[in-house]
Order: sequence, then structure tokens, then C-alpha cells
Amino acid sequence: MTATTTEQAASSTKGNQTVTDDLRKWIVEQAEAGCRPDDVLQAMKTAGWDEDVALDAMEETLRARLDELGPRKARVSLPPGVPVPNPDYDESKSPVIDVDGHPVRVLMSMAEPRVLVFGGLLTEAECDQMMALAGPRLSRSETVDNATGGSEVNAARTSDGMFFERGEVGLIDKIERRIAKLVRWPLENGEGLQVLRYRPGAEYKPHHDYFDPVHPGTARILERGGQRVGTVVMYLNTPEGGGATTFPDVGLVVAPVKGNAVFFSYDRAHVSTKTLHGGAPVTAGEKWVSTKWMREREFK
Ligand code: PD2
Ligand code: ZN
Repeated sequence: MTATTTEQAASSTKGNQTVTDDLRKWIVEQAEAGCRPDDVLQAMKTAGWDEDVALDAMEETLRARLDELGPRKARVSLPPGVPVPNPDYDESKSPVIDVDGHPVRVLMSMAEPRVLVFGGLLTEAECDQMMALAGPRLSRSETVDNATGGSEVNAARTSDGMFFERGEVGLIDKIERRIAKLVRWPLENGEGLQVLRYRPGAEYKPHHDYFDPVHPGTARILERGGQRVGTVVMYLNTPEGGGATTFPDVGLVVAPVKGNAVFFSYDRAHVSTKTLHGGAPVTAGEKWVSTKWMREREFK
């Protein structure tokens, strides 16, 4: 597709759809807030725009915006990075990290995005105990309501879940301390552990774990310890089929294996962190995970 002038774009109508300055402004705002082009396109289609007109409008508008900014400005428009949790792993040394006598094996590491896969973060008995504690308290999972900062049942996440209080019982406290030492991040900055159970067909569609600053409810969420900066997803069982944790930006697929875990960090609330990730559909049996999210500061 070739670049078009503003006048050409304004006259690129289909079914009487005209690209207005307001629409161009909105497209630029979405892009600069870090929204994915696919999501912007979907929003336009939902609002009644013809796909071809929407695609032309996006391309023409963003091209013009980049020309306006110039290469330097476009690069510096990223939000600033902040410190993040980071395990003490040196690939030229041992692949086993000793956490107070508990050996954790590093099975894989990646720099960008920062991802590590751990073997044996939890023992089989710890997994079983956590599932037994969580099971009776599971209910349909909720996710954050972007408008208010509260929570809502979300079709993108078809699992059952519950939260433990931080340090609620000895087992939870022990695991939280292990994670804090492993990723070198204060215990107090961790949210309470979440347990999720997925049944066959259930999945967690790709998302970012940080809170998107463009949403009106985010300010309220950030009052409790700032942004999320890291995630540990622990596998409490090995599903019979499916249920991998996927990172579509980098084509990474982490197999869910009982006792193992995947860690990743994100130093800004931005797609440039490449931390888009999801839980692939479970095809047979159940999948149980426990997630620890870490904030910038103490989570109250
Ligand atoms: O269960 C998973 O694999 C998964 C995938 C993506 C969990 C989470 N995100 C999460 O708890 O944030
Ligand atoms: Zn997630």
C-alpha cells in the first residue's frame, strides 16, 4: 500500500465512511498509549468501520505521525523503565539456584523479554497441598475492570480462581519467601498468591500483566504499591493436554509441568516489553496454576 495525502485519505470512502480529523487523532492516541494495531482495528470494526477503510486510515495516519515526529522523537516517546525483579542466574555458572537449601533448576532463560523457566520451584507435595487448600475456595475468575479498577467476570479467562492472603498459612508464607529470594524482590511487594483451575476448553487469552495507564480505573489500582513489574506462574499439576503458557511476541511456549514455573519481568507498562502472554486452551484434564505478581513498592 502506498502512502496517501490527507485529502486522498479523507476521500477514501467506502459506503459513505469518511476519515475525519477526530478519527485520526484517536488512532494516534491509541498507538502512543501502546495499543496493538490489531486491537485498534478491531475497535474500529466494532464501531462500524469497513476493514479496508480502517486499515487505510491507520496506515496513513500513523505514517504521517511518524513523519511529524521524526525518528528521534518517535524513539523517546517510551515511558521510563523502572527496576524489576531479577533472579541471580549466570549462564556461565551452575544452572541450579540454591534458595535456602531448596534447589531450583534454571531450564531456560531469555533476555528480551526477560523470561526464565524454573524446574522444581515447588515440590510435588507443596503443589498437592496448595491445590487442596485452594480447591474449596475456587469461584469463577474475575479480572480487573478497566473503567473502575474493580473486578469483573471476563470471557477471556474461563477459569476458576481464588486468592490467598499474603502469609496466610505456613505453606503460603514459605513459598512466598522462596520466590522473593529467588527473584530478589521484597516479600512485601508481592500480591497475595492466586490459584487458577482451568477445565478442558478453558484458556487465558493473551494479555499483559501490567495495568494499562490509559484505562480510567488504573490510577486507583496503582495506589496499592504501584505497577506490577514481574510475574511468576507456577504449575501445580501437569495437564493431560494443552495449557502451555505462550508468549506470542517472541514465539515462546512454556510447557506446564508440575512443580515448574515461568518468571518474567516488565520494566514499563508498554508493549515494547514483549511480555504479551496467555494460557493456551486445556485440551484434556485440568490445569492448576498459582500466580505471584510483584509490584514496584509494598503492596498494601
Ligand atoms: O495459566 C497460565 O498459563 C497463565 C497465562 C497467562 C497465567 C497468567 N497469565 C496469569 O496468571 O497472569
Ligand atoms: Zn498473565
